[in-house]
Amino acid sequence: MELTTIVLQTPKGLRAEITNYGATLMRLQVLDKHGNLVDVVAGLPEAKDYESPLYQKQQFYLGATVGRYAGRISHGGFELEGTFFEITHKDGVQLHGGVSSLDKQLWKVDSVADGSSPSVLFSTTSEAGHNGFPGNLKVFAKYELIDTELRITYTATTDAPTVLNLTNHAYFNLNGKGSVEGHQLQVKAPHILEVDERLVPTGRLVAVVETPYDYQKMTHLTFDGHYGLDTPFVLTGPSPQATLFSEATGIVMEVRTNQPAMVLFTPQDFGIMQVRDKAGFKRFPAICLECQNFPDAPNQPQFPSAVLRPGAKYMNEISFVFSTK
Ligand code: G6D
Repeated sequence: MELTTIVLQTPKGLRAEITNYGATLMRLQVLDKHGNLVDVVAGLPEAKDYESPLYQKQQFYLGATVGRYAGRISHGGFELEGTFFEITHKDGVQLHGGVSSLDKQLWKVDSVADGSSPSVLFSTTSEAGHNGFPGNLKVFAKYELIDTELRITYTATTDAPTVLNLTNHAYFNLNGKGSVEGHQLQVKAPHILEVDERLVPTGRLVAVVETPYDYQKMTHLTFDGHYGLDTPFVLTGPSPQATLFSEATGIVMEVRTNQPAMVLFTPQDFGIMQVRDKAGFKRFPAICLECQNFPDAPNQPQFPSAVLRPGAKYMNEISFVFSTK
């Protein structure tokens, strides 16, 4: 498979660049309230930059398709149908499917469709035992633009029982520069998952009322005296489950998903990564809204099941719908 970049664009000005390296969203441009194109997703200049050891050392997953298991799995593995499967881990915890995972595979470009709703379909396989996970997996990632909506659909099948939890790890900034402090955010989540010092869920849900995690109403993002978000929110309906808005550009992003959780992550900076227009960003340059199942669900029977069995199809649908006001 060759490294390639697919460009999709709609007549409404939505434009996406996606590379088959990790089925990664490299760039997303939308029109702001003045009709100017804004880069709302942070990315590296070229597809080849994602293969660089410098980037990979950072483990930032910029725009990447993340799995086999997005988020963290504890206990060094999980029990499934009476067997304990040890997975690759560091001190008992694995992040985002392990070090060499789906985000670092060269995916096949199965099809590209032009027309009013352009799309690209990628696929890859993950062999039984990859980073310790059972089952030979066939995974598809479809990116589709419909007017001003980016729709990402992950599907997968397995030939043996396994666990699966995929997501997209795009870093959004609706101004394309500066900080996301000052953006406004609503997340329809009355609870978050309590996490321990390793960022592994304890199993407890915590009400957000009167905490810094209460985004049930549109709320200004500010991180004074707080290291930012790295938090699983337990979603309720109806969609859109989250809305992000920037007064400066007038861009509104509604997030719709069929998933029960959304991990919000706001890095304090981009580290040593040479993202496009890096000099223009400030502290808290972006926010990730990772739609997924609960982290560590394989070890928490009271969480929604992440088990995928032969004959069933995994599906994660994530839509980012843009407008201006
Ligand atoms: C850190 O804890 C965070 C993760 O949630 C995030 O996905 C990653 O950085 C990029 O490990």
